[in-house]
Amino acid sequence: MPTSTRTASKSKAPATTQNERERVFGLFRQFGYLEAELNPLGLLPPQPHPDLQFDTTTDNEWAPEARRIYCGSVGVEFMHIADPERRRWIQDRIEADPAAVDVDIDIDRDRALDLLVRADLFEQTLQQRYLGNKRFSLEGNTSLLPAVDQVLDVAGERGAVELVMGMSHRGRLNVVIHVANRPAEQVFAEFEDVDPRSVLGSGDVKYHMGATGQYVTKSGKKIHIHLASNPSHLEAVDPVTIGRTRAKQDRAGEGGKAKYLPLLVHGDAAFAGQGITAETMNYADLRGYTVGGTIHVLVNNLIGFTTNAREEHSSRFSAQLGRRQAIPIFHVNGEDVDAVVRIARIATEYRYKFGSDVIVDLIGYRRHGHSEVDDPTVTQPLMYKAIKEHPPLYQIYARHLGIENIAERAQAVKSEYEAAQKSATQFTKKPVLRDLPNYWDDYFGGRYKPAYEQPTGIAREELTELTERLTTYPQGFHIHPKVKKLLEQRQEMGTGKKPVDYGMAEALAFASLVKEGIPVRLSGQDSRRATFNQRHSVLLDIEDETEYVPLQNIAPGQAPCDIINSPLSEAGVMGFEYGYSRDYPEALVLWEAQFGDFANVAQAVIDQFVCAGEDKWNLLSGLVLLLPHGYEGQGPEHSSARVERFLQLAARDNIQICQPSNAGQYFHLLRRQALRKWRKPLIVFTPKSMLRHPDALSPLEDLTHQKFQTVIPDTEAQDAKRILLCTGKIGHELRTERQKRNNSNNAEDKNEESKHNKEKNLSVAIVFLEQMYPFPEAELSEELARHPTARDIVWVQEEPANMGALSYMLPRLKHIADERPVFSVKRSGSASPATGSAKAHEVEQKTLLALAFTQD
Ligand SMILES: Cc1ncc(C[n+]2csc(CCOP(=O)(O)OP(=O)(O)O)c2C)c(N)n1
Ligand SMILES: [Mg+2]
Repeated sequence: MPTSTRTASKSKAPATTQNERERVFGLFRQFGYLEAELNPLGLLPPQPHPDLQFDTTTDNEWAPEARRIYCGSVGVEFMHIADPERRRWIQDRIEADPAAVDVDIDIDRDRALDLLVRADLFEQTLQQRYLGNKRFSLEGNTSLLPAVDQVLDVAGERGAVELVMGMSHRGRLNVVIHVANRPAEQVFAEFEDVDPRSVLGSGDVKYHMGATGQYVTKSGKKIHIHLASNPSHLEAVDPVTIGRTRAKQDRAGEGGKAKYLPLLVHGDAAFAGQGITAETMNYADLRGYTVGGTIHVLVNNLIGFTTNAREEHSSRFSAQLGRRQAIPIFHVNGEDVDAVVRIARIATEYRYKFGSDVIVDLIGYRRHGHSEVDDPTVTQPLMYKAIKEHPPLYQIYARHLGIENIAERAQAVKSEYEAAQKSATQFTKKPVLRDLPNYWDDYFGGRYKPAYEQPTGIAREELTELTERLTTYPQGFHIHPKVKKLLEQRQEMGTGKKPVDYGMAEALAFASLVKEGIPVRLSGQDSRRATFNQRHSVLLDIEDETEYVPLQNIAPGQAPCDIINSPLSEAGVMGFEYGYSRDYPEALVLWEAQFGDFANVAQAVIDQFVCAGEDKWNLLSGLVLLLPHGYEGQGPEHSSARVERFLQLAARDNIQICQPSNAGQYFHLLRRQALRKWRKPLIVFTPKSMLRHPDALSPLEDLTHQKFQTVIPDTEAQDAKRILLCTGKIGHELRTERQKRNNSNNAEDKNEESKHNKEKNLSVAIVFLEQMYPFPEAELSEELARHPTARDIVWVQEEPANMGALSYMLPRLKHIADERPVFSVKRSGSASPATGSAKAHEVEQKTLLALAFTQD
């Protein structure tokens, strides 16, 4: 018995006023979706809501109408949207006679039916020809095809030229053929697995490969389809797809958001369970990441592998993850094809009207096991009993439309696919399912060649000019005194009065690139100011917070420079920037970690996309990861960016792993990355305390005539008896230590022992390895050969023995050591990267330095 005061009670007389209508409709608008008939198998029984329990015989004449609208095949969640205009827009369309408003309900039912027949018959052909193969059938949710057809129809009317799609396994092959329109032969050929030698050790399974093609909408509009390649890792492709879309939109300039429409297809279990989905949805309205609205479609079969919906999420619907945002969620019974098409249309119109995300929760079932080799009757016996007796959707829809010759139509389609399957057996090479956009024409991957190098130094006058632009701001701009001082210092650096630090080196690199027409995009947590206060890319007027961005005022006609504070997410943002780099090879795209440690939150993006993308999909990226790294006594989590992990992921020149030890090196490294046409991800271990340290500053001249040095030789040491080889901050500490030891030995005390020590210290060469991968074997061999008197070679690292570059370096060093013994100095093996005690850290660090000079 309802108790709410808003609730109809039996004692009340039938209400007929407009107010009463509003009241009743208001309740159904709010709660109706709970009682909607959404599941074809009846496995999601309505959840009666107390406020909707009207006795329709005596009580209320509005309730039946409201119930028909809000509790039928469609359940809409939209009353959580605060904006009354948006609520009203949805309400008008849902409550309208389907033929009214501008909802065009002139559904081409025959077109929809054709897609349904094709979806099922394609799967059936695969099932018969390739029994026991995984294909992740769409059967049970085939109305995805008419839904996407409708999305494209609306998008075409609104000026879309391309649909950028991200989806996982379920129904993917069907989408490749019926949305991307690849010839069916090509997908069948994938099953034939022709010519395995062509992909030995590389390539990917068929339901992960990307595809491109063209779709012709009902009204004859041609829309390019781009289905992104993705890993098994469910939902990981979401931010990548959105980043790719954003890059395409940015390239297109004005109107880009209408032209490039993103569509993400999710599984119900993955959508609710994977955090990266939530991260991605959070970008919807953020300036640096928005794509003007993403259409999300859940292929909801109320199951994930063997796990039931009630074990997957605490909400009634998986799609309710979207409730935290002011966006509509349309639940629709996947077997009411007309309703599916209508909702797809309303959702797409809403996206175009409000630039908002929308969710379409397409509820159906999964005809077979998770893959076709699983027997689902073991884990869901009742569900599968119901499914077994349930006819395919095309038959249900044909009956609904009164079409009698459906069996013949199905047979004709089947013969078509069988013929395609036969011709696929003639393929001798693996088919390529996609074309690359022509902006990739000038760029390449594969193995490194020295010929790819470009000069990266710039003329002194040019540096002066860039400095002028970087350090001035409009008249009357109220600058913060600290920032004013910083700019004054930068002014001195850029004109040679003071050596250059990292912050200025980076600013000069970015400024020079945008002036040359190369866009720069950097995003990360607090990147505008930067975690260590070193960037200050955006100047703020302290009186009215007006922004002034020097990097956007370098020269007329310059390329864009966008430095963005990202939301507090790693996997999502890195995935986004990886995606962006995939569709903007001309740009320098960077992701910055707050501390390098946090990059492992994005480990799946690093493993599955950044490092393996070229090997699996032959897709390139020039993404830069800036990872602050170095042992400074800040504890286990602010020390290590896990050099060892990146080195382990490196093979066949897939990535570059560098640690520039001074500002000039950083400058050249960034410019090298942008100016070469070789597009490979670049992992940079960046400094923290060394950002402004005198030892890591560079004279301005280094920016004019140097290039990035993969190895920094020791030109001071004469007749070295030992070579200390290292990377990053520890190298500077070793140098200081050498200096200290030399100085103390020069002091009055001239006893025998100290003489001996002096000799030992002076005769140590300290060599910086600036690029760990690709391994600069020639440069390093040359440097080792320059110290022929050195009896031993010692790799020195701050990291524990099981971390850092040690296990990568030892065999490589032995290989080029020319018979000289190779030793190492490092912290003892440890489960956690660093100690929590600053004092312990100091003791450890001192011990490392001492050992480097004294250990025999
Ligand atoms: C990150 C991740 N964890 C686990 C898996 C293994 N896995 C593959 S499919 C699947 C179930 C997916 O269910 P759902 O998202 O509902 O999609 P459906 O297969 O039902 O269409 C699981 C757990 C995976 N691919 N990725
Ligand atoms: Mg599922």
